[in-house]
Amino acid sequence: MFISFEGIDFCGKSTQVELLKEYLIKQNKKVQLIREPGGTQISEKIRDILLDKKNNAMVMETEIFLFSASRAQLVREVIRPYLEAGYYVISDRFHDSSTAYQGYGRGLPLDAILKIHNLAIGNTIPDLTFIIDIPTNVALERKRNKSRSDLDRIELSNNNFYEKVRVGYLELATKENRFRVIDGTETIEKIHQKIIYEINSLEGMKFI
Ligand code: T5A
Repeated sequence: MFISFEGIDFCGKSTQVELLKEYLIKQNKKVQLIREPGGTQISEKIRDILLDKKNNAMVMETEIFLFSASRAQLVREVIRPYLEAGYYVISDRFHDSSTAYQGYGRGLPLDAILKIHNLAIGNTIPDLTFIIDIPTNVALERKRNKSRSDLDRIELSNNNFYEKVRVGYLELATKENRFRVIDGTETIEKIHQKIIYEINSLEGMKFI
């Protein structure tokens, strides 16, 4: 099964990805975690360019191509081989991040982004995508716990940008059945239980 986690920065995805990994391993499942951008030697180098605060002159067209280049490499070098070997592949962000951030957030045309996705990932689309949804003011509160010098280029974006990204995610969620929107303001444990429930439900359906 291929599972991706999405949401605005500080929504709590990475926390849930780790908890899910531990849970699946306890169930004797084979699990491969990946993060985007990154996950291969080439993709990690692209990540450094994308998140480097010194690159604040980067235009949105460059941004979408770099995220997609990183993803194209990850799909072929890691995701497809692990899925073929029967692993659960859990991705901390995937192509929906580009649609939400570069499309809805920056304003790049969604039809162009769709074409880029087709080339970068083909039919390697998650079976299940969790959108951990939090209001931007909650994100802002969590962001305040992090020192400004630790924030990356995109995390330095303003609230108006995050508002558009959030709206984008919620709109995306209405378009395909693979999405599950989870209230990210609940406790970490409650969110984890909801995620496990959704995975078990989907797995149960596969056996019917
Ligand atoms: N990006 C990425 C694009 O613009 N386009 C793309 O195509 C892609 C792939 C990636 C950046 O690039 C952008 C999006 C990002 O800005 P990153 O460093 O990988 O950068 O950052 P994130 O993906 O945002 O991941 P983070 O690990 O920084 O944040 P998470 O996963 O949102 O949150 P997490 O789990 O680290 O939690 C944040 C804080 O909240 C607390 C945690 O303890 C932590 O302190 N928390 C909770 N607090 C209260 N209640 C809960 N339920 C909580 N859950 C977690």
